[in-house]
This record gives sequence, structure tokens and C-alpha cells, in this order.
Amino acid sequence: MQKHRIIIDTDPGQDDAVAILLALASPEEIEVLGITAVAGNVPLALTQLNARKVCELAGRPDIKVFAGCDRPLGRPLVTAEHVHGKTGLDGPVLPDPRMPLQDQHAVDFIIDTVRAEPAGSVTLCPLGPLTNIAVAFEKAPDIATRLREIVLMGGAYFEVGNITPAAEFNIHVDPQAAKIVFGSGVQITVMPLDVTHKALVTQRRNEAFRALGTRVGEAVAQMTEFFERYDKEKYGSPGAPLHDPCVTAYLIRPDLFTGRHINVEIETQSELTMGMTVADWWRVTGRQPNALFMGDLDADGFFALLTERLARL
Ligand SMILES: [Ca+2]
Repeated sequence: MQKHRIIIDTDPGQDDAVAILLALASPEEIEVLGITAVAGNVPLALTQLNARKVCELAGRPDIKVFAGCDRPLGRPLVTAEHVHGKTGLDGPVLPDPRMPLQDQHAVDFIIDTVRAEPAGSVTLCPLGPLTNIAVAFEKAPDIATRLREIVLMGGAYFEVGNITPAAEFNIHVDPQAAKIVFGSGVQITVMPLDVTHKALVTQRRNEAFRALGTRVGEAVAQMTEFFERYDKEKYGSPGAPLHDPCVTAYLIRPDLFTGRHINVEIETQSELTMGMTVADWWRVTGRQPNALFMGDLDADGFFALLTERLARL
């Protein structure tokens, strides 16, 4: 398999943190070219800080972290402290990072990197609202054809929504950006709630993180314990859904996931359904497929991979 050379675009977020840790623990399959932060779960000042805390937790202060857009394209920022806590990374107490934030804007880093690397070699992995990616496409339309692919967490079909009855958080926060990305012509793989709500940290899976006996294992156990309170109460589920790690796990073990190549359009007009991913799962329209929309995963295989990889850090 050709190694994935990725830019992680993120709004940490406990599940973002685990996604980043999984990528940094998997150098055979994944090379992280940089991490770009965006406003989402919490404001940008916290997401860029949290991204650096996670790199240091992984023992990788050499990773370059960039701050990007601090608000969606055409709407006020919606955040999710009710899920992630005040810091966005509540649970473990992680020290303030000593590694610097890069001076360059995240959008310019994305553009420069995609232009500088060989065509077809860079994959974007958005784990938050798609603002940075859309702004990069608007500013530099040439980069879309140079990407290998985009693998993102966002949207829902059968699970419909989590931030509103009709929309998933990442897409709802910046639907205009999502529309640009889904219309970009780039090969897109989507990890919607339909998949991520099956990646649940049960008691047994949480204990496996803690049993690693490492600082990373303990931190991930504490993050998922904090994160699960919300979903347990809301859905009555047995634990926290690890949304974003589905993206990085897919790069390592695509065989754990199944989905359909279908058309996905983004609702940007209706306030009632703003940010809904209108996914043509049953192929009832003649619209051209533009995304590999995942529907299922092997949850036990996913957690076995995650635990095995986190043990390396
Ligand atoms: Ca996220």
C-alpha cells in the first residue's frame, strides 16, 4: 500500500485527539505533513492549543500546527462545549504546550503543501467544519486536482443529525464550506454518524485503553470517560462514539469499513435542515456520485487496531 501523506484539519475535541494519536502512532501507513486547526467544537484559540497538546502527548513536538479560520464562511460559529467541555479537551489534565504555533495561516499551509508535493500524493483529513478546506479551494482552485483524496468525518443519513434533528455538527456549522468541498470533484470518503455511532467506547474498550499503563492510554481513557457522559445521557448508548478516529483508522485498515459510492448534496438554504447531508443511499436520483459514503464498520476490529496502535506511543 502506498503510504498516506496527510494534512489533518481539526477542531480538538477528544475524538479528534484520538484520531491524531492514531495517525502519529502509525508511521508505516501514515505520514502527517502538518495539522491545521479550525473553529468548531470550541473556538480557534482552543483548537490550535489542543492540537499542540495532543502532539506533545504523543511525543511529537516536531509536528507543525497551524491556525486557520476562526469562523464559518457565512454564519456565526456554533460550538459544542456541551459535549466536549469548556476546554474542548476536558478529561485529562494536559500541560500547556511548549511547541510553537506556526506563523503561517492554515489555509496557506494547505495550498503551499499541495502545490509543493507531487500531484496525487496528498490526502486531506478534515475532522471538523470544512472552512479551512473550502477557503483553500476558493483561493487556489488548482489544488483540488492535485489531491489524492479527502477522507472526512461529517454528515449522516440513517442517523440524520446530532446538533439539529436534521444535521450533523461538522456540516451544520459551515454548510457553505461543505457544499464547496462536496462540489470540488475531489475523491471524497465520508465517515458519517451512521458509522461513528457504531464506534462506541464501551466499558471494556475503555478499560483496554487504561490497561496500556501508559500516559497516552490513561489520557485516552479519561477523554472518552468525559466524552461519554453526554452520549450516554442523550442516546442511552453504552459509551462515547469515536467519530474522528474512523478517518485515520480508514487510512490504515479500509477493510474495516463498508459503504456506497453515491451522490451527497448539502442543504444550505433551509434554516430547518441547514447542513443536512442529502445522501442518495438508495440511488433514487440521477445525480452523479461524488462521495464514498460509509455505512458500517467492524467495531471490534476498529478498537483492536486503535488499542494496539496507542500502545506504541
Ligand atoms: Ca472534530
